[in-house]
Parts: sequence; C-alpha cells; structure tokens
Amino acid sequence: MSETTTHVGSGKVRELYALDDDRLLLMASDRISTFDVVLPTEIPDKGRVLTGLSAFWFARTRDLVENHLLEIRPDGRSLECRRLEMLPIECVVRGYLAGSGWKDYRASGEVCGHPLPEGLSESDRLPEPIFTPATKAATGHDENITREQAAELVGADRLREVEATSLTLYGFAAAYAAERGILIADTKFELGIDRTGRLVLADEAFTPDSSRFWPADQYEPGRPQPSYDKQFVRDYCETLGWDKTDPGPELPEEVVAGTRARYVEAFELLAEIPFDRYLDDPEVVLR
Ligand code: PZK
Repeated sequence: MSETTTHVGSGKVRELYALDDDRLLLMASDRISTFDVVLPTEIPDKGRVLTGLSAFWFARTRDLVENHLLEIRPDGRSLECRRLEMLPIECVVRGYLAGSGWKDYRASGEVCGHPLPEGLSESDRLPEPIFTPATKAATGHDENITREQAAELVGADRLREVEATSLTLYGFAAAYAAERGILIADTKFELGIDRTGRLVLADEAFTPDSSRFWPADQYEPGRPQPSYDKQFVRDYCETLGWDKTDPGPELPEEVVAGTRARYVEAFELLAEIPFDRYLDDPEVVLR
C-alpha cells in the first residue's frame, strides 16, 4: 500500500482503494459477520481464502464473461482490478429456495416476478435457476426488484445481456461445485461496463460471502440448510442468548479454528490446490 493509495469504499468486511484512474485494489479482511453483525474476533486467513476463490473463479469463467481482475497481490488477500462503470443493480441468481426467495415464495407464490410451481418446500431446488435482481442499498439489506424496475435502471437490452450472463455463470459454477460436494444455493454478482461498453464481471465471485454454500452431503429440503462456512459461528452464537445487535460476541478459539478449517476446506475442494500452496504463491489459482 503506497502512501498515494486512497481509500474509496468499505464493505462490511472488505476495503476498496484507488491505485490510479484506471485501477482499484479490492482487499478482503479476516473479519466475519453473522446475523448481519461484524464480530470482534477475526478468522485467520478468511480474507485470503475468499480472495483466492474469487480469483480462481475469474480464471475459470473468463471465456464466459470478461472480468475485472488484473493481478493478485503477493499478500493473497488483495486483487488489483480494472475500474469500471458499475451497474446500479445486484445480480442475484437462485438455484434453490432460500432466504428472501423462500420468504417471497411463501407470501406470493413467486420470486421477483418468476412464477414458481405450487408446493415447493424451503431449500428445494428450483426447476430452473432464476435471475432475481436487487437494488444496492447503501446501508442494510438489498431489496428485490422486478425485471421491469431493473430494466429502468440499466436499460432493457443491457438487462437481457446481464440476465443471460448471470445465468450462464451460475450454471457453470453450481455444476462445478456440486461435483465437489458444495451446493451453491444462490449467488450475487456485481457487473460493470468497461470503456468500450462491454459487460465485465467485477467485485468477488462465488465466494461463501457472496453466495450461499451448502454441504451437499447434508442437503435435506424442508428445513433451512446448514451453512458450509458459518454454521459453527451461528450455532455458538445461538447458545449465548445474544440479541443479534451490535456488538457481537467474541468467538472462542475452537469456533475460530473450526470455522477457519471450513473456509480452507471449501477452497481446497473447489480450487483442488492445497491452501498452503496458495499462501506460498497466490498466482497458482490462475493456472
Ligand atoms: C466497485 N464496489 C463495491 C466492494 C467495497 C465496495 N471494478 C470496479 N470498478 C469500479 N467500482 C467498483 C469495482 C469493483 N469491484 C465495487 N464499489 C465500487 C465494494 C468491495 C469493497 F468497499
């Protein structure tokens, strides 16, 4: 980080810096959030796992859609990226009925204007993955919007391209992950436009922070599914009688170690590289 690097944004657990007019640095911390609260205890290497996985997917999907990745820094937790004109929507694809999708289905029988068959249960696989755009809420939660609202924000032609690209990406990653024991229930991307007008995948892609990862061997529709990465943290927090408002609790070392192991396991299952090799040379995920 040079002294001319300027901080331009913060996510809950990530930071964004400007390197120059054309390049940004996206840095993933080891912070973890649960029930929407960032906890005071970090998970060692979590930011490196997420950065490595994201870079892995950018390399694997580059023939499907261009992406913003320029370089992985030797620290393994930061990516140099092309600066884009970001679209003002979150691109969400759902392959299973969970979270707000399940809530909306229960209330109305549809999700973001997609009519769905009757009688689906919580966590059921959908007949086909659906594109369910959301607005970017500055604070708090993204709000699901209809395709018509999304078209007003990005234009009808661009929206068709965004939807097709999102579904293609999800289809590829979900099939790849399922073969390796991880169900990607849903995922959220950010897309941007480069100076030539081309659509480019940005932000992070198919990490457990941007997607719902479920362990395939415990999949059982009709109930909420355990989280691949955060279940130990949630279970521990549920034992405390914590009211889920800030500040959150410190995590004991066995919860930290178990959670770190789950992140590393997800990385190794998907990237098929020992995590220590990534730490030695982060560029291994690009080959
Ligand atoms: C961009 N964010 C969200 C992510 C944060 C904020 N390639 C790009 N070009 C222009 N803007 C962005 C990107 C990307 N990625 C992404 N905000 C702007 C965000 C992580 C941390 F603080």
